[in-house]
Amino acid sequence: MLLRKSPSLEATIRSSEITPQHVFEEHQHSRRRFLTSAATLGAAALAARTIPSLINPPTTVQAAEQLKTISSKYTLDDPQTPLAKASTYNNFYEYGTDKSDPSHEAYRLQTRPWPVQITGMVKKPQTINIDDLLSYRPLESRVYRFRCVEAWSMIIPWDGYSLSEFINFCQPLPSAKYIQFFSYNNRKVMPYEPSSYDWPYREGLRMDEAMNPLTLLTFGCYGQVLPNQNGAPVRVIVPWKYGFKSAKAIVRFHFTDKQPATTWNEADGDEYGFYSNVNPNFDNARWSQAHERRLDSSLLPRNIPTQMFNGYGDQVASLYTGMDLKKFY
Ligand SMILES: Nc1nc2c(c(=O)[nH]1)N[C@H]1C(S)=C(S)[C@@H](COP(=O)(O)O)O[C@H]1N2
Ligand SMILES: [Mo]
Repeated sequence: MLLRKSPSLEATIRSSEITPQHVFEEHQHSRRRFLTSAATLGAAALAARTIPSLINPPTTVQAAEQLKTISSKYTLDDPQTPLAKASTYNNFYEYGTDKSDPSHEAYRLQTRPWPVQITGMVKKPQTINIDDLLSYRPLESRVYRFRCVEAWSMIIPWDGYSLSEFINFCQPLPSAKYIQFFSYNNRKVMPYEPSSYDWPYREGLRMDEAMNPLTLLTFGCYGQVLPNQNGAPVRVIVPWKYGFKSAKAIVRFHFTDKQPATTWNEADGDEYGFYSNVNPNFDNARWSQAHERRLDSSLLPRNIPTQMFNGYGDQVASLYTGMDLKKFY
């Protein structure tokens, strides 16, 4: 599972982690100047040999550290998507809209320090730090199906603990009926963020959905810290819903009594509903959802039928008893 690390990359990453940010930025800046002048002198090849990390900016794929995890009952027989695919084929629009953009650009995100806000209808609004959040409960390894509304799917081993554990820690008031997630947003490190959307990225769940044991507060995948492009340092994974419900790089959990606005629902309410449960019988405006492409699997047919609730119906169907899933899509 470990990607081979080149020693020079490792050295670069380590220095970026221990060097104060402004010093690191100056260092990067002077290296960039060096590269520019080297290129001007026609010495780009030499520069490439001397400073390989400039040619391939280090990402947290390379920097990933092993996490201590325990096994769980959430396993699947399907072959897992290779990490190399899951960390290079991403939707993270803050880092560009092309699938390959986030793995090239998200190295800019600094995931420490990372204050996490708890706001709204809770006993005591507060801010906690990411390492306290990470160590609050043992991290379980859970292999889930992951289904994007664009009809591709992967099988990914995530590392985290049930969001319900964290919600209990937050002590929501009885009036809180929904939880909203706010992703990090900072133009300085997200220079190609499309201006056509209203940032920060926002998602949300009904409280009973958020409390379902399947909903995972996620810090890692493949036994390693999340690559930045996959939503470091913390995201949610909601495996019975389309991928866009699984917000990345969360900085704030907000408890409210009203169904919260969400980024994709605001962008196009006809296509992206608040619930967005995986449903092969309900097509979006642009896509049939009956089938999905399982990415990078040589062992299964590439085009496979999509399952209701992405195959998690036994655990979540009861959340929607009596609801018209075509009206509340
Ligand atoms: N902050 C943020 N979270 C996000 C997105 C995004 O653009 N920004 N894209 C969503 C979509 S559409 C999908 S399919 C998944 C992709 O997660 P992955 O890149 O880890 O596969 O992240 C979701 N979470
Ligand atoms: Mo998606």
